[in-house]
Amino acid sequence: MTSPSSPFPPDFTWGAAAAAYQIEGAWNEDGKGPSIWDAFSREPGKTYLGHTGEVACDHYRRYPEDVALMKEIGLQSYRLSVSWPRVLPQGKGAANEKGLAFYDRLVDTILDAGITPWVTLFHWDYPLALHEQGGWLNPDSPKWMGDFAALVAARLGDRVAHWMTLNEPQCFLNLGYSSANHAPGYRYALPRLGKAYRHVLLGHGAAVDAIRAHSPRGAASKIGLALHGSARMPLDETNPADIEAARKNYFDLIPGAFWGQSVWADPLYLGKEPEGVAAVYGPDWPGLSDADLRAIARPIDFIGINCYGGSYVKAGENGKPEEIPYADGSATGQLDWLQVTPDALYWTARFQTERYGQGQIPFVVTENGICNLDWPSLDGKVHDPQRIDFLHRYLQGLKRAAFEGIPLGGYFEWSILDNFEWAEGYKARFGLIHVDYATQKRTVKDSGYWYRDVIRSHGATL
Ligand code: IFM
Repeated sequence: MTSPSSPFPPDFTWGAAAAAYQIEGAWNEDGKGPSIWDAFSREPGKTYLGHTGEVACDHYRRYPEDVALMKEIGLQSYRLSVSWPRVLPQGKGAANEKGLAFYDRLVDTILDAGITPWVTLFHWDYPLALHEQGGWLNPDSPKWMGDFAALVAARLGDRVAHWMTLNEPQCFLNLGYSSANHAPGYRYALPRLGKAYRHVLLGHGAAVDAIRAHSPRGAASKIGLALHGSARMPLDETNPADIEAARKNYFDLIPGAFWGQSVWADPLYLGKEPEGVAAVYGPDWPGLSDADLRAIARPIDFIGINCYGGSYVKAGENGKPEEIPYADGSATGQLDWLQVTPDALYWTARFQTERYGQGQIPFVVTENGICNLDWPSLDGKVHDPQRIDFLHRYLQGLKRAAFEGIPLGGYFEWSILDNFEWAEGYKARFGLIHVDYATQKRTVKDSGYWYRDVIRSHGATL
């Protein structure tokens, strides 16, 4: 039921997302090998109350019920990830047939429900066996990623058209290899960190080529990746100087770390290093050769960004960007990094597509959502008005982008289910569906039904 008053393009897809380690459980079943998250979450003190993903939402067994609920919500697309060590227990070499068969069943069930699967290859659960050989520091690591992609694309590519190679390389590199908050829990600096950065980029390129070469759909596959994208918004959007300051700040390089947009997206989408990068990073900058850049900047089909919020920026002296601190007591999710800044999707869509999309490549919100303290009320329902308000405001920003003709390909709410939020364990609830982890009972939250109406109207109700 598409309303004529919706500005969203007819082929814009409404989805929700999750990732293997956060929901599947069955951490050592049917031949699955261990991942770095299996090892890390077992180490004392690494996750909230020692939580692990060993059972998580037991989606490995309960996926038929979960897909039925996706259908009830009316999802048009579902973004899932493949657990690398479930299909390749050693990370490379012999494949695990039972692991591949699970993804066959899952994809078939999703398709039978009339939902389009969007598959992320690597969403952080790196095979422990490869980590023990150096992981992303090993010069063979791009090839390992390519071989993993080839295996999965050959197996699922007859039914899967949409692929993301990596999820948020900014996060798994900086949190896992620099601040030690996430697996594998290292505190590397440059030049080591830079070496891993280069291999991750090359791994993306190898995976794009492998999907096109091995999927039965070949070149017709739709491929991108999901970059992390903390937004920058002008404090006063009627002031062109503030808009320029926000734009500049959004693409600025951050010395010493691999956060930010341009350090990733310029090589990936433009095939070049960001201007001035060697000066900002100094002699320890890994440097990307022309051959590297050719191998990294493989043609992609959409620009994917995971965006939860960002900061306002104004033009200071000589136009220099000044980030505005959040006001005391400003709205946040249950985790306080998640600042409620509803303009984030509009400005992200605008800045990303003008720099990288040549007005052509569609922008896809590969994740957006909020964690709240949700529980079943006395009436048995889960009332989450704050999530509804959050999604409504953010989606109005995306609607504005659609009205302005910014090419948009889709929106994926994070997450379909409450799940294992990495180092925060089960504390933070992001789902459209509440999960009682003691009983594994699922309850669609009010926001799930609200989203169903948005989907039915193709965004006209926003
Ligand atoms: O849960 C994560 C997801 O795995 C990656 N993007 C951010 C989400 C919320 O923190």
